[in-house]
Amino acid sequence: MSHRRQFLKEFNTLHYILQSAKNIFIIGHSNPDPDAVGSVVAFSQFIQKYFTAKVTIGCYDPFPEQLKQIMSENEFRNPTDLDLKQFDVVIGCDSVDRGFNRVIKDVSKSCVTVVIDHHHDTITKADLFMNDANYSSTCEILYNFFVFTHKEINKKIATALLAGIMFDTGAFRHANTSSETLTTAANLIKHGASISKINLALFSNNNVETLNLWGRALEQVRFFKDVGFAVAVITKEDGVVKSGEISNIASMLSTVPSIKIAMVIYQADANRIKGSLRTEKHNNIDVSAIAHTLGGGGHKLASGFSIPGRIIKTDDGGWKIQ
Ligand SMILES: [Mn+2]
Repeated sequence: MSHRRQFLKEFNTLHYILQSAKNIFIIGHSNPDPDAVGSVVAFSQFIQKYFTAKVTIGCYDPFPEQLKQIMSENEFRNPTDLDLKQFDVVIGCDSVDRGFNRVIKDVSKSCVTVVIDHHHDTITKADLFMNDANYSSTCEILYNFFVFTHKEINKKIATALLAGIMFDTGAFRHANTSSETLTTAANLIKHGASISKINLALFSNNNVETLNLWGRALEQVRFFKDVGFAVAVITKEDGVVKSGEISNIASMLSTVPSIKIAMVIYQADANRIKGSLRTEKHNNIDVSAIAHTLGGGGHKLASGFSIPGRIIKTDDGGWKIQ
């Protein structure tokens, strides 16, 4: 049983803000995952359907191609291409320390800022702040807001929300899947969302290159038995990787009973290494604490970081960071 905040007062205020807003900007975090994209898309569809305000959606990175299968007709605007002073409301969805924090520095003084998030380590503040790590996803909080307004959730909105929930729960496998999460998912299916279509778009390996990459990463896993720490490394030579694939590999490793902490690091670009950390709830480990020491962040069970450097293969078949 989770003890989640209900946000009734905040939802009431948010409803009022949307009714009086004229020009809204909704932004997801950089390198957006399906929870960020799903919450931004669902929220913009919802506002366009039931309110009069103009809505722009955006991100510092492009709309992920693979999500267009289930969330069509969407493009993100890059905040650097926009006059941010034009908006009277800006809304940050999911991991707001990665993007929304930059946007709010350039908005007009009278602009109302809103945060919907589920990261326990969020430091960015806003006029209206809804953040609770007891929710599986930002999409789940947003669903509760939509229900609060008594407005109908259509198939498009339901699909975007369920995609976010399924991604952040690893298709209902992770410990953040509560009974409320499953009830929410059931209701979204009632409103037309398809688990199988979302599953295919989110979790299927649709090319051989990805499978080969998994093979190389798993082959090179190093396991430190005494502490239960497993690390997989993907170098430039192993192939081009998307961060979603990295977290999938880390998640898979963390399900091995003897592995307490799984880490996957990869060469994101010429001088930048990104890493993904996973653990399972029963291990009672907070991997975000490790991510924090490397300048990153995230959830207790799933975190990430980004550090400067290069992964170099050594002659003994190992690797080092330069
Ligand atoms: Mn999320």
